[in-house]
Amino acid sequence: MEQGTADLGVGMVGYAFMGRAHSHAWRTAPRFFDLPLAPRMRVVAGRDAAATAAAAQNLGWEGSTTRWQDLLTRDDIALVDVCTPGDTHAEIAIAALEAGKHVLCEKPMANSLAEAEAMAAAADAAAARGVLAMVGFSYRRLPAVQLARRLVEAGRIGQVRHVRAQYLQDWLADPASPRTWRLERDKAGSGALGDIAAHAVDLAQFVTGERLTGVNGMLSTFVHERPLPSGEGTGPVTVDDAASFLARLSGGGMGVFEATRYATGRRNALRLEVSGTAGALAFDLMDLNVLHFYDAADPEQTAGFRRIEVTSPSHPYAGSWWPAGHGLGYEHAFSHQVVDLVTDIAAARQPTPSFADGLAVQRVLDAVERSAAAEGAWTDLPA
Ligand code: SOE
Repeated sequence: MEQGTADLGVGMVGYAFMGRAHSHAWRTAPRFFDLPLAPRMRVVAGRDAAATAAAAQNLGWEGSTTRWQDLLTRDDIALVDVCTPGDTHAEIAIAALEAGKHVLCEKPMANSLAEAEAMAAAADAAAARGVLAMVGFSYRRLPAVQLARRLVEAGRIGQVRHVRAQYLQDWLADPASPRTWRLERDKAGSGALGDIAAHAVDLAQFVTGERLTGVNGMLSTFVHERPLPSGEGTGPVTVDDAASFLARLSGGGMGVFEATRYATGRRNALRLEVSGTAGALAFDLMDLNVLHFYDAADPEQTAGFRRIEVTSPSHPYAGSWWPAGHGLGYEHAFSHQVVDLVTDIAAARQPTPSFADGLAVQRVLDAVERSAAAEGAWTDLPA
């Protein structure tokens, strides 16, 4: 970053897993990328004063507060980063936008369609005043995923016929693992559906450049009661453990989606395979520096999926990190998210995924829930 670059004051709400990932990104992005604005990590907000102060110290924030509302009245904060569980996203994000703060909001954008609609409307109104909002679907910013999008955009796989998207985790396979907030509908909105199928849907829509137009699906909860995190007693699980659904794509293709926290042995496998008329692409988060690409125009004798290591200096984002072949990790996607958000704010340009993109994902989640409640009935999405 050049000397004299104007500041971008940031306030973050929440400091658990996502707060830590975002803090790392706010700290790291300006050290590896030439940013047009200098992020300043002003304050982190949380409910418990001592724990929030300790988090500020550990994660590199200048100060802490127990009132997220404080962020909205400070002149030295231009952006609010929402890293709380889903039940507070709408309230915080809408208040921040109305107070003239740019917003980065973790996924899934909201806990319900009504909240997502209100957030998208608030983002539209704010954009008219030059105030911008982005949803944190961070996996879009992995170099291999960006390359996949570029190949589709350049027509290298032709017309999309099939999308196979899976998000496989196994952290609930043990029935003794605790009933955290992610298993409470009031806090998380839904289970595997909102937490991880949301990523698969966003990734599929981003890479293909298409929207899902209709779905039919099923949801299952395998374990209905789990030990409470305090160790005292048990509590009910009020969300889905797994979600599967079929989808139609706006370009005429078909999709198969699966998200589960019971895929024994699969810790965090987000996989996307897209088959087109001229080729195919395959990505797996467990091998995130690699994109598999099949070009149907290759001569028959040597045709086959190519394993592309997306680590060369000319690959998206890669040139700002290490020499070719050294590879990136999960956390880099969050740094790239900061890079793109800050760049768009400086250019007064709408960042993506926008709240409208977040709403598009929420519409799919809502349609899957309605379909599952109606024994898998086909459910169209608004055009
Ligand atoms: C938990 O299932 C979780 O941390 C998700 O909430 C994240 O969005 C995903 O990146 C990893 O898994």
